[in-house]
Parts: sequence; C-alpha cells; structure tokens
Amino acid sequence: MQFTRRKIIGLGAALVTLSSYPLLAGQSLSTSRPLPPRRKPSGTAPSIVNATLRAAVRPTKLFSDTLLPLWTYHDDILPVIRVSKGGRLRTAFRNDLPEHSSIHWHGIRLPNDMDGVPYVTQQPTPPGGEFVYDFTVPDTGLFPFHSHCNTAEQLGRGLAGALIVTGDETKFYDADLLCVIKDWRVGSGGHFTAFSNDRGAARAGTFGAVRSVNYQHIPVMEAPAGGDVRLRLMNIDNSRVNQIGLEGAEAAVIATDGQAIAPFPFETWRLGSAMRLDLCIRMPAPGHEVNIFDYFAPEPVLLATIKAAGDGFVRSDFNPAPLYAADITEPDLSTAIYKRIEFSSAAVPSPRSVKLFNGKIFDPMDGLCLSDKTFWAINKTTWPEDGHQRLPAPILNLKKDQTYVFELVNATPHMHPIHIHGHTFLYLNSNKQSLPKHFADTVLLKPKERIHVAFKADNPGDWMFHCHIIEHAETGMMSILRVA
Ligand SMILES: [Cu+2]
Repeated sequence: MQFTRRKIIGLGAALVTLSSYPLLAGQSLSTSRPLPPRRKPSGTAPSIVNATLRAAVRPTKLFSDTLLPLWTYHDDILPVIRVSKGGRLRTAFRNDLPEHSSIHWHGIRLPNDMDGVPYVTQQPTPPGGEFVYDFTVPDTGLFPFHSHCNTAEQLGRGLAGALIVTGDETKFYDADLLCVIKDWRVGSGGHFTAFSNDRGAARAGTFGAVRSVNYQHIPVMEAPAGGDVRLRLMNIDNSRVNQIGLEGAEAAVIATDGQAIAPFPFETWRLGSAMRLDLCIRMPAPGHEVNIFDYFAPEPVLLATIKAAGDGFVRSDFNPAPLYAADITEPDLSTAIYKRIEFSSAAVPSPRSVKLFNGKIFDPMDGLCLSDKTFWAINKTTWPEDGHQRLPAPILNLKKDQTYVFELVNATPHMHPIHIHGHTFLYLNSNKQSLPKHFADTVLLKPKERIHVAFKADNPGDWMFHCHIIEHAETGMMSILRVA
C-alpha cells in the first residue's frame, strides 16, 4: 500500500499545529520544580470563538489512491479549535451524515446540557438537523471531541477533532506540536473493514491495520534544532492502548489529560483511548531527528518523526518550566466518601427505560445507541441496565459538592481506560504501579489493577461514566453518575 500525506489545516478562527511526540531515556532533569500558582484572570473580557462543524461524508484519499468514505466534522478532516482559558466557544453543529449524531466535548467541565450525549443530555441531532454548543472553557489543555452513539463507526470513520485551551504557559516554547494518534480499520484494498466485531469487543478491542498520527501514516514534522518544544499527544483510537516512547531527545512530562504536573523525566507513558500527555522536549542538533514510537507491540512501531531544522540554539541544561497549576479544586480527602466500582464481564441484559436528571425518559431502544451484544459491566450493571424487573437508575447518586474517593477495580484480564464526564479525577495511587499524583479525566486500568481517584462532585447533572474502549462501552461498560 502506498501512503500519501495530507495536510491538516486550521479551522476558521482556530489555529492548527502539526505535531508528533517523542520519548527519551535516561535524561537528567535535576529536581522536579513545583508548579507556579494558578494564573490570575487578566481582567480583560473573555474571548469568544465561533466555530462551524458540519458532520458529513467526505471521501478522501488518505493512505492510498482509493477514496475512503471518511465522516468528518469539517473539510479540514481533523479540525483543531483553539480557545483561551475562560473564553467562550460557540459551535454551530450541523449533521449531514446519514444517521443521527452529536458532539461530546471530552474532558471539558461544562454544563450538563452541553455534554453531547444523545438521549441523556440532549436529543440526538438527526440528519439535516442542527445544534448549537455554547459554553465557557474552564481549564487549559488538549481535549478531543467526538460523537457518543454508534461511536465505533462514527469515530472509526474519522469523526473527531481537537480542542486546545490556551493560557497555561509560563514560558514561550520554540514550537507547539500536536500529535493525534489513531488506527484506521482499512484493508489491503484500501477500503474500510469492520469497525467492531464480537471477538474484539469481548477482548481488547478491534484494532486497525494502519497506524496514523494527525491522520497521516508516519508523518515527518520539523521543529527548531536545539529548541524546547511542546508536544501535545492525544490518543483518539477506538481501542488501542499506545505506550508512547521517544528516541533522540530529552523530554519531560508537563501535563496529563491537559492538566499541569510538576515536570519529571519522561521515559514512557501508556495512553489509552482519549488520554492525553503533554511533553516538553529538547530537540537535538541540526540534521538529527526525534522518533515517536508505540512500544506496546511485539516490535516498537514508529508513529512519527520530528526533524531538527535550522542552525540550532545554544542552550543550557534541559530544565523545562512548569505550566501554571490546574484550576481544579484539590479534593479534601478528610471528608471524602468511598465508593468501590468494579469493572467486569457481564451476562446478557434486557434494555429498559431510564428516568433522567432532567426528568425526561431515556428510551434505550434506539439501535444506534445500543449494541445487541453485552460483554461488560460496571458494578454488575450493564448499559443500559441488566434489569431485575425494576427501573434502572444511575449506578451512583452523588451529593453535589461532596468529595468522593472511587476505588476503580479491574476484575478482567483486559485494560480499560475509565472516563468520567463533567469532572476531573485526581489520580491518587494504584496497587500495580507508582505514578505521581495527577489530574485525569480518563484513567487506564491494567488487568487486575485497583486505582484510587478522588474528585469533588461539583457539577450537577447526569454524567456518563464508562470505559473509553468504544466497543467495551457500547457492549455494556457504560453507566450514569447522577450529581444532585
Ligand atoms: Cu474497557
């Protein structure tokens, strides 16, 4: 198969950057530096960004001369929207797909009715229909957006974008590169293959045959030689967990799921579906290159390359500046209520109606939002519910402004990136690995792992809580948390 490159272009008021992402080994970050305090509001009026996203079929020669019937939000097939922190994003969404859709803004702590989950927070937008998403962005960082029904196919066909919320930098970077990682379920004839099958859905997921970064196969990017570069990495694949590694540069982790962390040397990091990682890398001398790999494979898989361009800076030791601290309230653990949440395999359920936070009834009989197969469960409950002849309900009713500690328990032999809507977890600890405390809206559970996370349930509404391996969510590992 012959691969061609395709440029990713900016969207309206938004800017776009190309990116890729490296890993390093054995560098010498001295001691980790504390985060500077949250940045004070500037006092100027918050910015407003207007975006137009039109979901449509856009046949594109992506990896070969065969036109691949992509579904995308924009003529720029991977739109990138930039908004400054505290700014307002107004998105006119039009659906010209042959089926209903919506936009879920992953990781954004927004009002419940802007969360883009069909039936739960809004009616699905039908073919020919429109919906306006209008909300303020409270946190800096990198966030994906995508649909939330029939996602295996809609996201599988490319229906996604990136939202970058700016305002967290304490120092100027020499480049800012975005690296969106995704498999494509494309066969040797250059056509789409099945986005999901039972074998994949019941195990680790249905992987694609073609890897991509920014919808290109092994793109080659450039950054100033010797420069300090911000690399924003985001995995939007339906299923595959990528274990990111870099060769050819020193690097430090500066943010997880977009939220600042005291910089520490980067060696490797697992990115499950929808997870993000920000690195600062020191580019090598002119003519050298940095390679970004997925190490979670029998042989390392090259994802992208960054070439060191220009004459090169003369620089002192590598000691990346921390980003401004996240604007998220640190949970007060002394008052926290503990909840154990187990992720397991499931028996076959019988769908039934759910009464929602907004008083409406969610009728789950829409085939686009449900699978007829059920393989997975959360606290022995499947989505929409494995009923015992009773009305299903949110798996947990949470008190508004109460702090909770969840023990996320993986009772399966597979990995599950667990995602909460409308809130951000503080990752505390694990029985399997020692990662620093960090903020995350999506937490990767390894087989048999138990992870403690804490958060303040301060955003009222019915919020989805699910595995982000799309096939797992669509075959049972999805639920609602009610905050009221
Ligand atoms: Cu899962």
